[in-house]
Amino acid sequence: MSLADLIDAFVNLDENRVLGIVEKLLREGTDPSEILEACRKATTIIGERFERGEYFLSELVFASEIFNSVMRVVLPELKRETKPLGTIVLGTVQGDIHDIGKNIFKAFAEAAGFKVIDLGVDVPPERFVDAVRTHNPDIVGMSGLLTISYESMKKTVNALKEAGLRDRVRVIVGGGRMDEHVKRYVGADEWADNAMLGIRKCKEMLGLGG
Ligand code: B12
Repeated sequence: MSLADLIDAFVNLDENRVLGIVEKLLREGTDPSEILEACRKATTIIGERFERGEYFLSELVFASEIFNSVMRVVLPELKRETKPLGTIVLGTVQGDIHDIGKNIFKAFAEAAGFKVIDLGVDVPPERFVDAVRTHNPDIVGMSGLLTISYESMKKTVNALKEAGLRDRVRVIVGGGRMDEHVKRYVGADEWADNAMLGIRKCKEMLGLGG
């Protein structure tokens, strides 16, 4: 049983096999973050099958249910550090309801020692602005998987500027299709397409090292 078997079972949406492999890998001492990364790779393949018309929306829904089942088993295994590093206001931007990746990033951030204020999904710019006023975070993290989410991210950054709050926070955008161009387009400081990288960038932005 390997991470490759896990990806294979996940892509074929065989939930029982997936959970069996996950439990075995954890018993053998596999790093929980590697298990989550393998599942993320599987969802990329599932997304490609969806694009080619081989999988349909029902399969996407099923994939997210499998991911949630995996997270229920794996997240409690993530080791928690104790020292508080800073506060992150986090949400999936307006128009987007994908939250599996956001929830994983949140779990990793909390495990690393950040306090996370989670605003949920489909979060309009003004709710980010209100949350920054209320919680005075070090970092604003925006998640988005849809191409149209870039517009919402840009609007949110602009709303922070208009409220005079942009200079008080560092902004990081996350999601499977993030890159340097998106970061620049939306006016963020950093981007990440996986949770581990996101944590490293958050630490770097606060001068805490990688
Ligand atoms: C599961 C899924 C769904 C589920 C979501 C369930 C849920 N609760 O999240 C459901 C079925 C609801 C869904 C709906 C839709 N989906 Co969908 N979905 C997916 C799928 C297969 C997997 C996404 C996922 O969870 N991946 C696993 C996680 C772990 O990966 P991740 O999100 O990238 O997260 C990691 C990093 O990005 C990062 N990260 C994430 N957030 C953040 C935030 C910060 C701050 C940081 C630092 C890091 C970070 O850390 C995470 C862990 O490493 C993707 C395919 C894909 N390749 O992404 C399509 C995909 C995103 N969906 C797509 C589409 C088109 C849709 C729909 C429009 C379909 C429809 N016709 O209705 C709707 C849109 C609904 C909406 N308004 O949001 C397209 C988007 C195409 C585009 N360019 O816009 C994709 C890419 C599929 C495809 N290839 O066509 N979807």
